[in-house]
Amino acid sequence: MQGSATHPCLMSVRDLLPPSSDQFREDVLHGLRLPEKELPCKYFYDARGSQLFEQICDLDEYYLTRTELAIMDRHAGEMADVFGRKCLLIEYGSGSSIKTRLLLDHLKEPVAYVPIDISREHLTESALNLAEQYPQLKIMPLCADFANLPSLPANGKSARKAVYFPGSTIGNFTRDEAIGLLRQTARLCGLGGRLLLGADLKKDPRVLEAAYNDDKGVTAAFNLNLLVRINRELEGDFPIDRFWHHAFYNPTQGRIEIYLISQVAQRVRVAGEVFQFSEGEPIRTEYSYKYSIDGLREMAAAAGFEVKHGWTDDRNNFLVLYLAVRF
Ligand code: AVI
Repeated sequence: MQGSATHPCLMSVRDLLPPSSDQFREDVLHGLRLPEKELPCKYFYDARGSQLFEQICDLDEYYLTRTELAIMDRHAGEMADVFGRKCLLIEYGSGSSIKTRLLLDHLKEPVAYVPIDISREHLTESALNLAEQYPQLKIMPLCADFANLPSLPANGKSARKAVYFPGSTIGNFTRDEAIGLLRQTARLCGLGGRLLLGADLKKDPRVLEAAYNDDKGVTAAFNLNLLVRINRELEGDFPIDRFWHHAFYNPTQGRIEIYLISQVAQRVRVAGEVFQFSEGEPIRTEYSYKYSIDGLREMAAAAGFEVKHGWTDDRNNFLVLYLAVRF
């Protein structure tokens, strides 16, 4: 991996994704063949989906992003201190790396920054922006599904690994998947490894439901865009106006559940295969788990991490946890 002439510290993007269309086709067909249809939420983030997600983050109803940013703004210095001098900073789902800048402003001599994202365009663009803003920082972008990481870049192997996983994206995994992901993180980081994890907390269901049913319909457009993507990339013929967005809080499971509901009985073709929908039939597109502090502590322990510290906001809406590898 080499830097460019204009940004010598910015390495070219390393690509660990399988040919995307093959995997996408396989996952979509598998999900639509299930008796209870589902589609993986990681496929929301094509170029349009990533744009819509940024709009979601600015919505009045979507308190998550601004609350986490405020926590970071207030405590980034302390967080950088726990990462220590000369760490290798790795970010899962880096997107536009806005919150990361707060950390980078305080980190002492980081060995390198490894942003990991599934969207190549997004990753390349934000790595370039960061290289302009932090010309001394070695940036090693990795285009990968962070939930399936075989290894970390060999460069900086001896440095202390510090993973930053903001946004409560952990909430988009089931409990077992989340523990698996944290376990993988502990293994990749090894002894001395640290994790800074952003997690959305349980609260009044009305507040939660409003965050996923905004007045402007941006979340609905974000959800429906998955069908637009399937139509474009997998020769699908989903009639977008015959599906609607549905999101609600399931208190027993402690999660927001998001669906696309077929408004009528219909047949849809995807990649040459025909799928039958009855009127009102749902496709599950996302879970977004909401946590208690004890629940997070338990999950962390099951994965080989110990909770060392947590920072929250005045209303206890969101939590940023500092975890250390325990074995
Ligand atoms: C990325 N993730 C944490 C978001 C969430 O809140 O679960 C995705 C999202 N889905 C709809 N709105 C936002």
